[in-house]
Amino acid sequence: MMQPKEPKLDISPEVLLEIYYCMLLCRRFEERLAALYKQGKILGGIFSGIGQEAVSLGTCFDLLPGDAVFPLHRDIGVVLTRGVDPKVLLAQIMGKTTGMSRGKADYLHGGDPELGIYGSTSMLGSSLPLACGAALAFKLKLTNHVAVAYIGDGGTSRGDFHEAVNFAAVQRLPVIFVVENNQYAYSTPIEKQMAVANVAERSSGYGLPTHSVGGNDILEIRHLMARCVERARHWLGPSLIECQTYRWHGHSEHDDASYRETEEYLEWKSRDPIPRYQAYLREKDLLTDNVAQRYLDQVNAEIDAALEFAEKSPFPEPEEASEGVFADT
Ligand SMILES: Cc1ncc(C[n+]2csc(CCOP(=O)(O)OP(=O)(O)O)c2C)c(N)n1
Repeated sequence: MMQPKEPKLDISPEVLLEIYYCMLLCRRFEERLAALYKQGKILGGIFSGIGQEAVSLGTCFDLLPGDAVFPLHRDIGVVLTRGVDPKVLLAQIMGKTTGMSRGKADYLHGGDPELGIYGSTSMLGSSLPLACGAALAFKLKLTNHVAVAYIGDGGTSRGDFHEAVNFAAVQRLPVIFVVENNQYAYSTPIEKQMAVANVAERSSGYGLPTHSVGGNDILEIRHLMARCVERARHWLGPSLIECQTYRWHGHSEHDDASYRETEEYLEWKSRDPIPRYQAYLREKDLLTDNVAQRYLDQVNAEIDAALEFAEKSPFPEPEEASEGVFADT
C-alpha cells in the first residue's frame, strides 16, 4: 500500500482560500439543512456529511470540466464543489421545481449531467458500475477524463463494489474509488462489516493501488487524489482511496446515534477538519480574524439567499408528474 507523501504546496493562496470558503459553505449549508429538517421544510431524509468535508472537497479540487462524479447521500460537498448553485441544491432538497430534478426527487437522486454529476439510486453501490461505464466511455473515446465514484464503508460489503473494482482493475479504467470510511454503516460498526483492518486491504487483491489515509486533513487527501487523478488521466488505471473519518450526526437526522460511545464521538469531533485547515492557513499567514469573519458572513448571506430562493419556488403541479420521466422518442 502506498503512503501519501507530505503535501507539496502546488496550490495558489487564492485556491487555498477558495477551498476554505467551500468548506465553510458546506458546513453551514448542512447545519442549516438540519434546522430546516426539524422545521418540517425538507421532503425526504437528510444524511449529514458534517465532519466529512475534507473528503468530499479534497477529492474534487483536481477535477476538470468533463470529468464525472458519482456522489452518495453524504456528499453535498461534492455537489457544491462541482458547481451546483446552493440555490438550486436547496430547491432540490425542498422538492421545488427549481431544483435539479424539478421537484421529482430528493437530494440523493438529483444529478446534473451537464456538470458531470450523476445522482445516486437508493441501492448502495449501484453507482459504482455506472462510474466504470463512464470511465470505459472516456477510455474508448481516447479522452483524458476521469470518473470518481464514492462509497461508504458499509457499501463496500455489496457485490456491486467488488464487481466494479475488479472490472476497473482488469480494464485499467480511469476511475478513482473514494471510500468514505466513517466507521459506521447506519448502526453497524466497521468490525462487524469485515474481518480485515480496512477497505484498502479488503480491495487490494483486485490489482489496483489502494490507500488508506486519515480523512480529516483536506490537503493530504487532495494531494493523494491529485496523484491518483494524474495516474488515471495518463491511462495507467484506477486507484482506491479510503478516507478514515467520522460522521458527527446520526445516519439521518431522525437517528440519535445512541449506539455510539460519547467518548468516541468527542474524540473524533476534536479532529474537526475545518479548524485543522484554519490553523494551517493561519500558520501560512493566509487567514486573519477579519478574513475569517468576512468569509463566514459571505457564506451565511449565500445560504440566506438560497433559502429565500427555494422557499419562493413552487412545488410541481400534479399534471407535471410524468414530464421528464421518460426520454422523448
Ligand atoms: C443495498 C442496500 N442495502 C441497505 C440500504 C439501506 N441503507 C441506506 S444507507 C445505509 C448505511 C450505509 O452505510 P455506509 O455505506 O457505511 O455509508 P454511510 O451512510 O456511513 O455514509 C443503509 C444500510 C440501501 N440503501 N441499499
